[in-house]
Amino acid sequence: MLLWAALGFSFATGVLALWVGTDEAWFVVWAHGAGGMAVILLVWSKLGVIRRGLGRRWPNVGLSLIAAAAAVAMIGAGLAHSIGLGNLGPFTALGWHIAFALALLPLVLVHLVTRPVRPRRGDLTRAAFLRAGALVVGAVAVKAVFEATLGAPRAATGSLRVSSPRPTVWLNDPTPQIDLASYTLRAGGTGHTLASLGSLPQHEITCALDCTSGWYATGTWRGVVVSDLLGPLPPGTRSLQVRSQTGYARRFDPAVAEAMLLATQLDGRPLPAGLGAPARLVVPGRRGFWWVKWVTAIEPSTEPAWWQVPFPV
Ligand SMILES: Nc1nc2c(c(=O)[nH]1)N[C@H]1C(S)=C(S)[C@@H](COP(=O)(O)O)O[C@H]1N2
Ligand SMILES: [Mo]
Repeated sequence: MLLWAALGFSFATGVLALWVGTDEAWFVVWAHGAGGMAVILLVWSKLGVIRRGLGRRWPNVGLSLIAAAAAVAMIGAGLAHSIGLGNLGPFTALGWHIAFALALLPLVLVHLVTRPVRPRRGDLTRAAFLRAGALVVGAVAVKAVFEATLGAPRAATGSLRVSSPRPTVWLNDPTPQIDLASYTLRAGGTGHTLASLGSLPQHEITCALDCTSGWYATGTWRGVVVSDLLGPLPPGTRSLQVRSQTGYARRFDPAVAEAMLLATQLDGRPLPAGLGAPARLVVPGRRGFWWVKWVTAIEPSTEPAWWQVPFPV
């Protein structure tokens, strides 16, 4: 029962940690770490049960072994990220952590369906509450000691610092070929070229691009404030949809437009193709997946900003 609670808590805070902005993240991320420590403590205390379980017959044991391997890999990759390992082969340590967690999810659900944990009367006894309380205190203590000793310096989101942004896509979004001479951006009823964007007032923002794969890079971005680009919005506008040449898109509250940059330069140089040339969004305080690259349209819309999948698909 406690193990399911700790796994559920860790999964929920893990997903939330990818969603929350860079400033609010620390509490969720810290709680996620403590949840992970609770899982480790519980698995540790249950090694006997697990060993006995391995005596059962196939295919149960086969699936259990796969699940156990995925769980160990997930925990290992999470710890590896926390002690500062950036890349592990083709992915970041955090990327592996997320991949193993997602692989484990269906196995855990199968286990819950085939061997359901029914609440028992003993679950609500004083002793059970004391055990749960001891677990929380233990997990928080282990997490605190871990951070004070092995934990690498990280941003509030848990991300590790890198010197400059790495060309990164959410899932699979190859860098498009965009001809700079014929590039046009549709923004509210008007079309813009690179030259007309350049003739609007230019602003600079220094802030961190923080990717959910576990890295962040601070840079100085230069370009046009999105609200300057759009001018007065049509009545009834409830969101702005920012669309990439590739089809990737995110929807924003119109109030965010004043803080959002359509950037054409990073650290004094035109954007490289992989980082979103000729123009990409800079959204201070939001995780990287909001920073749409290769922007070709910014359209006011009557749909509310929350009317979108929470994460890009
Ligand atoms: N069109 C498009 N824009 C995108 C993405 C994408 O897949 N497609 N990935 C986002 C994600 S997940 C991140 S972290 C940043 C990465 O920016 P960078 O490549 O400049 O480091 O771009 C965002 N913008
Ligand atoms: Mo990202």
